Amino acid sequence: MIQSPTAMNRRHFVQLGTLAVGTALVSGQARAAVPAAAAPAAPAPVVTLPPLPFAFNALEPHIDARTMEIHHDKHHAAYVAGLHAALAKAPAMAGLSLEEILPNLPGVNDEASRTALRNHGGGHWNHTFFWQTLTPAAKSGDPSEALAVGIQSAFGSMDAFKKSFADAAAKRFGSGWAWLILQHGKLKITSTPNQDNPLMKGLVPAADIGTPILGLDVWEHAYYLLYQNRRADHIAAWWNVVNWVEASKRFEETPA
Ligand code: MN3
Repeated sequence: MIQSPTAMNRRHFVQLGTLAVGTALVSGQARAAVPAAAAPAAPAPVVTLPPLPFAFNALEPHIDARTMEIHHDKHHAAYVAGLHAALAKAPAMAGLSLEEILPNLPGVNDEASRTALRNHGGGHWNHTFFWQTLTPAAKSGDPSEALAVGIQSAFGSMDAFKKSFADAAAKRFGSGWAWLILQHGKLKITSTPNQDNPLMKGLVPAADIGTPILGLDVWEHAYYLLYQNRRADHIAAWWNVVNWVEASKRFEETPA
């Protein structure tokens, strides 16, 4: 069952726009900093579209400006609007972060509500994550030493990792995502359909559950203007704009 949200949860939901560091911020220290008695009656949380952390054209020539503009301003915005509507009909969820909601969706009894939270909550989480793990090619960088060792250990080499990841992204039938996740302390490549993601315990196979380190959107809307049907070209181009600094940070900050 989903617990009723606390005032602190509501505060963090609003402050973070649901993603960023999520539940990690609901620490004892943070609770102590704001006495519960001082919390105002919480308004309905506003789910906001986070701005892109770079200009629409910043990823060119690998991802074009028009694709980024439509992807962020139309597609991601639609997931935000859909999540807002879904939360309005699921008051027990309304104060929680997506990191709290997504692993607990099987506990949502109403099927329409569960489906809306899955599709739009997943869509909002996935795209926010995607933007944060992209960066202009000049800033792409390299995996940290720890992440490089993790990749070597799990896949044998960076080239072998890239090949396996590209295969997973290419073979995802229809729309979905390819992921590099950390699962029980080890890196693993998975993929999920639609807007599902590795946080959705009980909805996606247990083998695909873990902490996302990288994710690649392989919906056609992510690449069709520039690459048309050539998903493989989209995948190959994406490696140039991977934010390895962010991926390394997520890898190193995930508890073992
Ligand atoms: Mn997309």
